[in-house]
Amino acid sequence: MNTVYPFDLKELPYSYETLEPVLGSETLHFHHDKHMNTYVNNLNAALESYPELHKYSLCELLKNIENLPQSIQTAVRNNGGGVYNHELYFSTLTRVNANTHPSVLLQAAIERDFGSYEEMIGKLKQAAIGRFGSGWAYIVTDQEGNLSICSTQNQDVPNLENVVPLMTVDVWEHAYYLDYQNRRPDYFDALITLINWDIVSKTYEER
Ligand code: MN3
Repeated sequence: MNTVYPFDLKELPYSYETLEPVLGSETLHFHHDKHMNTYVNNLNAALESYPELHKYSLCELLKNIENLPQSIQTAVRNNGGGVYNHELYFSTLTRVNANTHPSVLLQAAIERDFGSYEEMIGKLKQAAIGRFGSGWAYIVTDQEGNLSICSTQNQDVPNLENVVPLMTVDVWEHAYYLDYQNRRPDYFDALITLINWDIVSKTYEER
C-alpha cells in the first residue's frame, strides 16, 4: 500500500456482499471500483508531472493545497479529497449486526459533548440531510478530544490542521441511489447501523 504517489485504490476491508442488505454489492462495486478509482487515477494524473510532490502523503497534500502549483490545486482538492473521504467512509463500515459500540473513552466524550449517543447521531443526520447537493457529514475530534459534527460540499475535507475526522457519511447520490433512490434519510438511518465503532474508537484514542 503506497502512502505517497502513486496512490493506490485501497481494497475494501470486507467482501462486496458484506454490507447487504443495507448497501448492495452493486452499489459497492460502482462506488469503490468506479467512483473511488477515478479519484485515485485523477489524483495521480495531477501529480505525475511534479516529482517534487511525490514524497508527500495524502494528508500533507490536503493540508497544503494553497502551497501547491496553482494549476493542480483544484484537481488535488477534488480528487485527493475524494480519495481521503472514501478511504475513511469504507474503512469505518462493517456487517449488519456486528454489534460494535463506542469505547468507554469515546462514549464519555459523546455524553460530555452531545448529551447522548442518540443526540450525536441526530445532529449528524441533520448535517447529512441538510447538505444541499453532494457532500459529506462527519464526526470529528480536535487534538484535545473534543467532538463535533461538520459537513463539507463536493469532495472537500474538514480542516485537517485542526481536526481528525473519525467517520463520515457520503451523501452523494452514487452512495445510495441504487438501494434507496432519492431517500437520503432512509439511507442515513440504515448506514448508521453499519458503523464500526471499534475502528472509530481506535481513531479517537490514537488522534
Ligand atoms: Mn462516494
